[in-house]
This record gives sequence, C-alpha cells and structure tokens, in this order.
Amino acid sequence: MRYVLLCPDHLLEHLAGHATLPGDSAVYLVARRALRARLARRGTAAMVGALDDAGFLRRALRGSRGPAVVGALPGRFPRILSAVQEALGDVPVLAVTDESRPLPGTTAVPLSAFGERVTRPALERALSRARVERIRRHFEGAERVLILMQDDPDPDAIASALALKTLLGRTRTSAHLCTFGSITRPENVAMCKILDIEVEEISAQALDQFDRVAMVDVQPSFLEERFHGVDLVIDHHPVERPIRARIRDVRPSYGATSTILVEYLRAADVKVTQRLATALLYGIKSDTLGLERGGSRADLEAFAHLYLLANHSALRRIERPELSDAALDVLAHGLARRRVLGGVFFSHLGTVTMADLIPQLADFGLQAEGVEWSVVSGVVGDQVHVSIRNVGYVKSAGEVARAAFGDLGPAGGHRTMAKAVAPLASLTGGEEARAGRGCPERIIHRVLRALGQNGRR
Ligand SMILES: [Mn+2]
Repeated sequence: MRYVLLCPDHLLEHLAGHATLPGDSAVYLVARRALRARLARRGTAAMVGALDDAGFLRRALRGSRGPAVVGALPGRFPRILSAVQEALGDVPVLAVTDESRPLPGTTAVPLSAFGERVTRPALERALSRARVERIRRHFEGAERVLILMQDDPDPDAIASALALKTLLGRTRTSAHLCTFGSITRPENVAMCKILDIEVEEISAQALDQFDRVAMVDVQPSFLEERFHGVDLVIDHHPVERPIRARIRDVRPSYGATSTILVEYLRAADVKVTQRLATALLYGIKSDTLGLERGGSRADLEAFAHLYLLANHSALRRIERPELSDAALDVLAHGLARRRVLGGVFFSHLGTVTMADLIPQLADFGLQAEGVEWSVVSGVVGDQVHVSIRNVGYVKSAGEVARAAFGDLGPAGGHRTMAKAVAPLASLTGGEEARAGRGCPERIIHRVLRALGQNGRR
C-alpha cells in the first residue's frame, strides 16, 4: 500500500527505530547524509537525494509498493509535496507537523496531539495508580472489610462493589458486599444470580464487626444510619454534604461509579475477568441508559474496554429475563385488551402474581405506532400498581404520575419512567379490575386529565 509520510527530520530517527508502519516495507528518503548515517546506526537504511525533485522520487521508489517516509525540515514540505504529486499522482500524503496552518492536500498528524493522546492519559494513569496504592495500603491487614451500597443497590453499585473487592485482592470471607436494604428489581436480582455475586443484607449494628468501611456509588449522608470512621467513598453523585471519610474519590461528571473502578483496575494492571467485565459493563450501561444519559468520555472509554471482555449472552439474559408461558399469557391478554386514546397506550393486566410484568408491558406499549405515553396497571394484593412511560420529549413522567395519582398513594419517578401505587378501591370497582376486563375508567380519566387532554377523547 503506497502512501507518503512527511516527517520533520529530527523525528525520523524515533519513527524509524520504533514505529511499525502499515503496508509493505517502507523506503526512507532524506536530504542530508548525516541523517542517513544516524538512521543506519539504528539499523534503518535511507536514500539521500533532492526531495523536491520528482525525478529523484520516482527513481527512489521504483520497485517498491510500500510507503515512502520523507524526512525534511517542515519549511520544505510544500515544495516536497508538489514533487510527490508530480511523481506519484494522487497518493495519500500525511504530514507530521507542528504548524497550525495545514498543508493543503495532506492529512495532518499534529504533534500537539502528543500531549493530549500520550502524555495526558499516561499522567492520569499514574495518578490512578498512586490512588490505588493509597487505598490498598489503607485496607492492608484489615481482617473484615465492609463494602457498602445504597439501600436498593443498582447494577452500578453492585459492579463497583465487586470491582473494589477485586482491586483489594479479597475473597468473600474477607470483604463483604452489603446493603441495609435489599435488592428488589428483577434485573438486579438476575444480575447477582447469573454472575454469582453475593450481596448481604445487614443492619446498622453489624457495622461494629468490620475493621474497614468502604462505600461505593453512595455517600454517608445519603443513608439514614450514622457512621463514624468511614474509610473510603467512591461515588459519582453530586456532593450534598461534606463527606467525612479518610479517602474520597467523587466525580460527578462521570456517568457511573463503575467507570472510576475500571480506571483503577486498568491503572493497577489487575486482570478483569469476564464475570467482572460483564458486571461493570452492565453497571455503566444501566446508569447511563446505554450511554445516552450523562455518559462522559471516560464512560465511553471504559465501555469500549469492557465491551471486548464481557459475556454478552449473560448480559442479554440479565437485561431480558426469560418469560414463562404464564407470563406470556398475561402479556398477550394485556396486549389484546389495550386501548389507545390521545396518543396514550393503556392496558390493565388484572391481578398479577408477577408484578414486574406491569413495567415490562409499559415499556413495550411505547413501541405502538403513534404513541407518546404508555400506562399499564395491574392489581398486586389489594393495591393497584401503575407504570407510566413516555418517549422522552414530553412532560416528565414523574410529574404526571404525581398529578394523576399523588392524592391516593406514593407516586413519582423520572423524566421517562414513573410509578404509582393506590388502594384497589380508590381506582376500581374491585372485582372487575381484579379480572382485568379492560382498563378502569378512573385510571384513564386521571391520566388524561394530568396530561391536560381530557378533551381529546
Ligand atoms: Mn451509579
């Protein structure tokens, strides 16, 4: 593959000795004998000649199809470029240069990129490595380490906790992954099961049993319990109250705590197993909605690194749990009895034993043609659960949930997803709603009123 690389001659020695250029073996062309001699000492043969002479270039490159590497003073590049174009036609030309003005007809390889692409990442890596050393020293010798997460740990927290345990080189018995609450979301339960991650539920009294306390994806002030002597906090949420901990690393510009841990693991050259990579990839994916929300450059880099290491079929099983025959029947029933009114998909599942089918159908309802909102309800015990979803560029789902059902019970959520829970009797006639014969009028009425479109029925 023929191309021409124009390179300042003081850089040519470095390039010739170390860089592997793509394509067939390269021909090196220089103007000065002294440079040829220096290259020869490094084992690279070069030809000396008038570099702005098209005839010399043609003769020099006869019998080769590989790249031509031309070492010269950057001031001479324009004349050399004309000779190259005369001798070789429209061959691609790369120019390594510090000049801010690009050389027309060439692809610029700016030397200024060296600082950004080589020095900066190396510096960041060195800083991470130093931080890892500090953390490891602090936890060294501790018999029992607590790695604490928020009350209903999400994938980012679980993955970060597993990564910290790995970084500290600890086992299940010497480092415990814990929460004061419990894991409730089915995907998160599936994550722990499929990736064999043990999360223990503990009480505040149990804190005394640990020699060191680390928190990931959470800060002491986010929890109700009182702490004295937190050793380490690694998080990406904004700091609301000053964090009292021996070592803190809080980066609100990051989309996930997992990303910070990936940087630690890489800086410390810790082998990331397929299992850990899968957990961390899922952590970043779910906290950034697949890099669509709040993902930084660091998240993208961590994501790309993990993507090659992760087990994607395990990830698929976590994200899309298997549906039993009974679950399919419930969903089919819900789909068959849907109503679409004013761009809102409504469905009522009746009494469900698998409560997570309600949000699942709500997600699915959003794919219906012309729909901007999806509202799916079901009866769980003596309560009605309502899941609300939207396409993202309309009113906040959390606000709509509060406006529609806030007077009946807990209601709220984010921009695109929300949930409300209300006593059965407040929304339905009771038996009819249990059987799931169509969506209760009161739900439809309340949602459309909250959306300000009751007239559109
Ligand atoms: Mn997080």
